[in-house]
Amino acid sequence: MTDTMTPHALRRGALISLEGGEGAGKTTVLVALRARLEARGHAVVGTREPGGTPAGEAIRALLLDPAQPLVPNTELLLMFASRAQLVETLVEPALARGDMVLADRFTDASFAYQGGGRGLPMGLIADLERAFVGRMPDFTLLLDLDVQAGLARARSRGAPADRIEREKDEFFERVRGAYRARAAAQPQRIGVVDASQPVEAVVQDACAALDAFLDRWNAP
Ligand code: Z5A
Repeated sequence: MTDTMTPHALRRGALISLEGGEGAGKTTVLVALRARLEARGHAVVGTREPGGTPAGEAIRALLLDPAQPLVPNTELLLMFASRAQLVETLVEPALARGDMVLADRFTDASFAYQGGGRGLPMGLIADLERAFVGRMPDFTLLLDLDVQAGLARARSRGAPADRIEREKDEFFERVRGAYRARAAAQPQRIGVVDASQPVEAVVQDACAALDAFLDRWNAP
């Protein structure tokens, strides 16, 4: 039986996350990934982090408010508070129904930003992941882009920078390094896409990587 013929009731839900640094182009790629999943017959629940639930969105507003000088531990715990709410109320129920959850960032972002960027211990983040999340994404796409190119794109949008976007370039270099290190350590789970390409090529590579994952995931 080919994938497009698999009845929905027989499908296994999967958690798929999209990651990247500043200006990597997640917005366009997310739209394409959702369309690809739906074209293959999957029900898709989209979400984002931090946020994705009413409580999570309130936490997001606090996290990104430039007027709130949060210490790194507070930032880390708020990321996990938002995630705990999301996992219990949205992610797990959707997966139990057999839906695909498409997440604009997930726990890899905490390893990259709070671990790499802020320098908090990776072991502490792994402990929080075990205690309050209990799962990793089944598949992650990392849109990888040179930091200067990403910042130039993000700044060209003209929107005021949020609290984290105001960080120095070195912070974003550490974030990128942490993302790339995780992708190198977990090549089965994390696919890397060269986000410096024109947007059509980025979308094409991202969809090809998603297709390869879905073929593995839906294999009998
Ligand atoms: N964060 C954290 O610290 N810890 C955590 O655990 C989690 C998150 C979960 C909010 O996330 C912040 O939270 C984020 C990480 C932190 N902080 N920062 N900084 P977010 O995902 O909501 O925010 P974001 O990173 O700023 O994402 P974004 O703005 O929604 O998307 P993007 O990937 O950065 O960029 P875009 O809007 O899709 O594209 C940027 C511009 O580039 C836009 O004008 C596009 O038209 C253009 N673009 C896109 N692709 C291309 C290509 N290929 N060529 C040329 N131009 C392009």
